Amino acid sequence: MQLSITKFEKPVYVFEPVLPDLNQLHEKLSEIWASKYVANMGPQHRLLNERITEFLKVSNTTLFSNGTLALMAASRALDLEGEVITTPFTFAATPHSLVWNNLTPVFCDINPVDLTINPARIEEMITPRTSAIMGVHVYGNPCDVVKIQEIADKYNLKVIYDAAHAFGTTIDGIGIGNFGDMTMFSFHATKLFNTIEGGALCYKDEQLMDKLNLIKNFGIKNEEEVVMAGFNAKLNEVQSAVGLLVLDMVEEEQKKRMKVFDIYKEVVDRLDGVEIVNTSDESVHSSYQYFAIRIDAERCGRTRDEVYHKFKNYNVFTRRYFYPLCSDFECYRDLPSSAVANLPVAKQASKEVLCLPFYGSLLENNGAESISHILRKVIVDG
Ligand code: T4K
Repeated sequence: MQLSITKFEKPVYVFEPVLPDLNQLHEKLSEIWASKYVANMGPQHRLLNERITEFLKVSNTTLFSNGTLALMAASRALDLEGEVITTPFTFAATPHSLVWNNLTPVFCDINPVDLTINPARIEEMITPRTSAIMGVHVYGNPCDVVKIQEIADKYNLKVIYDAAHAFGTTIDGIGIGNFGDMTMFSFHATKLFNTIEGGALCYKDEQLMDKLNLIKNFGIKNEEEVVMAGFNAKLNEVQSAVGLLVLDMVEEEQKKRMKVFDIYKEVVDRLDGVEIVNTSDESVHSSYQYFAIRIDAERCGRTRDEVYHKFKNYNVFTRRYFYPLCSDFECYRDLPSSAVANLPVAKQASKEVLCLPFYGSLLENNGAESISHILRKVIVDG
């Protein structure tokens, strides 16, 4: 990649997976092949489970084959019923995980700064059918975990966090997986830490471990007893091995992303009507999962969609996470809580957000500089 505002030769996507060294992977695979044990919670799985628990500074972890199944397992393990208050500003998996448990998502508006669920709006959404709050740590920025817990305690509700974007986020040094009753992490290829596909639940209550293991393994207790209608959500040995290698790369990748962040920030700070979506809380250390900006069309003179399409002319594929809002999906738009009047902040955000390509290798060949120059050109010159 050259420092230029000409078109990139190869497409630049919003994410690039962090992949392990092939020789190291080959060594790991030889070990697995020799053991002839490739699935069903073998040694690689056990080791990854331990290392993730340590890395995320949490008490308990259960691994899953993807984040969506992990979220589905969380609602099931906590025996949720009726309605769950959640955000429309998220990936489809968040409300879908509820519906697969026969729960009704109730969409609550978000706060305009970090775009996480707005605790000031939660109480008015509570009904006698409400059993939980499911918040999303959007772009790795934490929800207001203190206020959400206060509300949950007052109304006796469970709290699940979708931390698909927040691997490694901490508040005052405390791992983000320590808040609420359960926290889900996604290990999809597009995430800072990945097992190609994978996920985990972290939780304080050790008693949930047996139940989660049943849920993810067909409900099998032993060779003769199947005690519940579980599903299959086991992470296999090959993917666990990939995870063990990628985990060693996470801190270095984060450092590189911090540099990319600074390169983008320098340009964004000088553009009228463009702002980085970030937490204002100084005690937070972010996961550096996304670089999201908001484009205020009136102040900046360009709409987010104009910028999104213009970037394509340079072979750069930004993404509008999260547009459309989940509350606008065909399967949810008829819910009372999906009414536009209920979600003004989320509606506006979904028109304005744009995620720029964000990964460490953009430091090579001035990739990050080129993208920031393109951003400036697209905004200033159109
Ligand atoms: N909750 C939240 C808040 C989430 O964001 C997600 C997932 C989940 C729950 C569910 O977790 P998982 O069940 O996935 O573990 C992508 C990811 O597939 C999805 O995991 C992620 N969120 C979401 C935000 O982004 P798409 O539909 O945008 O993916 P796709 O295929 O368009 O990929 C995005 C870009 O990444 C492409 O332009 C190219 C690049 N890419 C992608 C893959 C898979 C690569 O360069 N290499 C690759 O291998 O959902």
